[in-house]
Amino acid sequence: MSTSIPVPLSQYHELPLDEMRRRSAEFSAEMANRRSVRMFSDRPVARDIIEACLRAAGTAPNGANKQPWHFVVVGDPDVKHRIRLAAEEEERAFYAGRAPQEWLTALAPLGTDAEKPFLDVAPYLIAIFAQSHGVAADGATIKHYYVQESVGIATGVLITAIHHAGLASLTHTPSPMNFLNQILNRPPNERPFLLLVVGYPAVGATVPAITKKPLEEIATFI
Ligand code: IYR
Repeated sequence: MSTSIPVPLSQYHELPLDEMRRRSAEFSAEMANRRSVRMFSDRPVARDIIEACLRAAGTAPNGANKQPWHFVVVGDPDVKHRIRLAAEEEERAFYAGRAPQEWLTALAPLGTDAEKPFLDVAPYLIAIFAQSHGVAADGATIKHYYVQESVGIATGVLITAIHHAGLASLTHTPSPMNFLNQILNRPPNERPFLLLVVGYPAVGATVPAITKKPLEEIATFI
């Protein structure tokens, strides 16, 4: 039984078919221009743009509307540097043996290594945390549902919003990344989900020569 009174879907306005076609094609072309960037400029980014992108992320569909996420936006150079040192320590262990050879072979086309200068250079690092459960004002535990799915969707919206705003990002996943809880002082019910590096690309930035699978390979219509 519902305990709240539904309201009209006043946000929805049907578009003419030709406009839907145009908008969907334009959007997919815009998204095709998104690239994960590893060479960032140190140019500052206006904080209000990051705030707008985070508001977009916060609209993501999620389990029982518990919104099981928290975003820590790191602009402080000292904190960024501490994150870099901790991440590079994990990455060195990863590249020097923790990663199976098969994984390293899969990464070879990307040209990645344990050096993560972008963690110092980029103006913002957004640490995304997934809340395994919530905590009420009286300390009681609030159950969260589909946490990984929910935070994954919110992260996708955030990456899309950042791209749409005209900025570049990198999804960075040092593993394990528990150090983010210590450095950013987050509670134990929050697990680091990923670290999003955000800024302008460096002048002359390069990216790996990789392509996306065509529609026929990623989708089946029955
Ligand atoms: N976390 C490492 C390794 C890495 C893993 C995957 I999967 C990538 O798509 C890219 C990198 C790193 O950031 O270098």
